[in-house]
Amino acid sequence: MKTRAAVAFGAGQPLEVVDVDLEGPRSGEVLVEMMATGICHTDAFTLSGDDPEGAFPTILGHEGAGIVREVGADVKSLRPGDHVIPLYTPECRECNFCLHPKTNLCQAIRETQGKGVMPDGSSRFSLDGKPLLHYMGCSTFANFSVLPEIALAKVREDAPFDKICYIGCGVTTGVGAVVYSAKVEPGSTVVVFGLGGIGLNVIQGARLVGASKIIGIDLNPKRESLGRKFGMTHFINPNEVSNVVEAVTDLTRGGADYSFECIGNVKVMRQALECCHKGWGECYIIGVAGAGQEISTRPFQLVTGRSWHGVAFGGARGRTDVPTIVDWYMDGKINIDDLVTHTMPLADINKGFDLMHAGESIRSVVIY
Ligand code: NAD
Ligand code: AHE
Ligand code: ZN
Repeated sequence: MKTRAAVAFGAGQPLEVVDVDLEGPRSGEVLVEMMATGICHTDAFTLSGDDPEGAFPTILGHEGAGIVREVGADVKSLRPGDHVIPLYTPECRECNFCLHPKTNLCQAIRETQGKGVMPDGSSRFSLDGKPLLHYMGCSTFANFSVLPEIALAKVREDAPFDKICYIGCGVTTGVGAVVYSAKVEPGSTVVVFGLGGIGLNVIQGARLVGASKIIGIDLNPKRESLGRKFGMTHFINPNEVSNVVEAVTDLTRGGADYSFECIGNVKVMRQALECCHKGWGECYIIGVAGAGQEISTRPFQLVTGRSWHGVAFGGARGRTDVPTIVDWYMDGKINIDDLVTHTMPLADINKGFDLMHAGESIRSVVIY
């Protein structure tokens, strides 16, 4: 079949919206009609050429929601008409990662996914007879996409696609990092570096679990009011203090119980560790840093009880946890509506990237 898609032909180039060819689902695969997709900073990161795994030409996008239109042989858990959210972190429930209680990083298809192909090593997308690569196993910047069954969470049918697509990455990444990974306790002090599409979700996760002090840090002063709306109790603009770590230490009586880096800046990752409380403070790295970048600190920071952790997709096991997060949204426990700041048709997708780079949007959502 033909499907309309925004194709990334090369690093640093705007996406081109064209009709591409899409093969039907093979064994264990599912054809999904995408109804909406968010644009995450990670799409921009890969498009920039900074992603060591970035390969072109490809169809980006990993924050979607849609409807199953066809299932391949051996697909047992889904059928046409089901509403689904694509999972760049799948959940096979069989690999040694899925069976381990301490991780959500299912590895069943990680190798082929990282190469931009389906588990059998081939692509379903092509243009003029030449293959186009999949992206993060999702390629939600296409009106129709083929995904492995294990990379789809079935969700309730009354939830609006233009909001729940954001649960496919940003919401789950932020809220999940607090709830599933750090397991922040009520009364904790929490610091969030970067109040964009991820950081604001960390803030609402911290409010959800009853953190007592939630400090947000961002260079963009426009982020303060939105942060406060989501539960932030204090705001620090790094341009307005002489030392960010000292500013946090002063506000938290010696350091934070938990910090989250939601930018992808290795210098800020160091600040995020060092503003944690001696003896127990935990720092979670969420931001994705470019190829070749490294983090550093004095080992003494770790010897004295601060710890560095990292988390992908909020530690969530997608097929199990994503339907619950959709319920939290539908029950009013989390706010997605105020974070979807812009919507647009696929034809205008490059505007979504421009708004992100200008610091104007939290989430732009493409509605098909
Ligand atoms: P975003 O662009 O919406 O937000 C980034 C925020 O950081 C902006 O508000 C910006 O003003 C602020 N900022 C930039 N430099 C800063 C600095 N030096 N000090 C303070 N604030 C600064 O991006 P996003 O969509 O929220 O994504 C954030 C990061 O998380 C990206 O690196 C993205 O790739 C990554 N990410 C990781 C995962 C994961 O599973 N680990 C999932 C999604 C996104
Ligand atoms: N491909 C990059 C790493 C990119 C990365 O860290 N991706 C996160 C999700 S970001 C979503 O917006 C992730 O899931 N990582 C775990 C994984 O297995 O990819 C690189 O550096 O090579
Ligand atoms: Zn993302």
